[in-house]
Amino acid sequence: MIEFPNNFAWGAATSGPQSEGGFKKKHQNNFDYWYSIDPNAFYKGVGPDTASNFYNDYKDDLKLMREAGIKNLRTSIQWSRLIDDFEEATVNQDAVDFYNNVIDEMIKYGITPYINLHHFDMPIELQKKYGGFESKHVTDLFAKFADKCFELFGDRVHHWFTFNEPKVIIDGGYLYKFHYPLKVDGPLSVQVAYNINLASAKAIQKFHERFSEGENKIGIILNLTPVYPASGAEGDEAAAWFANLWDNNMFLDPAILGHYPKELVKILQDDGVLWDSTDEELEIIKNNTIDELGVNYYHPERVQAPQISPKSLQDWMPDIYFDNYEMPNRVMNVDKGWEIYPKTLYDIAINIRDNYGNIDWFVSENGMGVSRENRFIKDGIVQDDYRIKFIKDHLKELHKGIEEGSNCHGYFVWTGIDCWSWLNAYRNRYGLIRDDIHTQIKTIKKSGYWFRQLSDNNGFEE
Ligand code: BGP
Repeated sequence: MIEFPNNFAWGAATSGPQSEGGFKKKHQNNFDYWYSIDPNAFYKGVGPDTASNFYNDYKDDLKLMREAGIKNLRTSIQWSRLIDDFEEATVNQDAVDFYNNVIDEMIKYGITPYINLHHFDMPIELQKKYGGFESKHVTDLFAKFADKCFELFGDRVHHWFTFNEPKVIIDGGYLYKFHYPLKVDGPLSVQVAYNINLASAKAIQKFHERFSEGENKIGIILNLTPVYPASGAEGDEAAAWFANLWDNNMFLDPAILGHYPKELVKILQDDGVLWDSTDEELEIIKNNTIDELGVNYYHPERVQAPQISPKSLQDWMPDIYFDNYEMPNRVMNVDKGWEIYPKTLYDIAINIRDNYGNIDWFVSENGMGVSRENRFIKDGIVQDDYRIKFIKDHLKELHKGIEEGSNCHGYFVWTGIDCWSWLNAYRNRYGLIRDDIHTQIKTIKKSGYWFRQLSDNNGFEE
């Protein structure tokens, strides 16, 4: 039996934009907008407008999730739903009622809410008017929105998160064109990364002004993977060293340590692309670090020395320093195109223990996306043994890290109920619960029944 520490938090993660649907939304976010102008950019032209209908089904959905052993639920409040006037942070009453009802209903079922404030969803008005997080003004508006959430829901929500995966906002929106605003601009991506860290710290500052220490916790959710070099060759090692700074430490260090890695600052400075910052802002970052860290992990990052060299610094992109590397014979989830490598969770656990003050952390997303899951339906239930194996393999590595002293307090699977994916819509399903998107009938999968045992027994038989 692999047993986890007492009070280990078993949960699931989702987000507002991927589950609620667009019902009664007054404002659009960047994805709602992008879909309205270019539906073909989305898998089979399916957008976020219906998603898994959580806006209307939340009562039944939460009940079902609890039946699948989900005792903690991480979701997000949509900025574009809650707020009416973004400058003043006035609210839409419908949205306040909705989120109040959701939180109350969670508590009714003994599901602890973990609430995130930004899951890739920028109100489109702020993107159009100011360039979203390209602008420092928007960092203030985000902090106002966050403060409004603390005021409205902070009596019942004790785990708050400022951002989900800032790195993906940069990669998708400013480097590799898979999220709106679809820009390719290396130097701008550096500034946006800085502004997001600043926005996070400003929100945490508001949090500290409102709550006394220990009462509620605030954190950030980062997609972390130690970057593994393709080989021991100097060029590959150097590539991995930079990629670690860029992909991990650029967010981890300010969030936990309150400052940026010196080596990264020097490289960006030498390349002439360092962000614009003030002493006052750096002070805000220094004084407003997180209490707990969420780690999303799906697949490892492997890199090699850049293959086309030298790339011109006039078109600065982070990949002048590294190229991705596809290791031969790696184990793959072919549907999603991601490598499966559970050992990374152990490496993450040890890295946090040794280099980040052993901060309180949890796995805020981990899961397996599989397409055409109706292939596996037998007697009305998806027989997703592959998902159970995936979770078990990752939990074993996590358990090892915990045994060796890493301060991890929970594991949240992505996801509870199959939900809409940013680019893949419903192609790859991740849920413990199947959503038939034609009938909106939701059924617990084999993994959901297994997860319930896991969560009730606080562990599993190997
Ligand atoms: C993470 C996001 C989630 C979710 C997940 C699965 O990066 O935080 O929102 O989408 O990835 O990825 P995908 O939906 O692309 O299959």
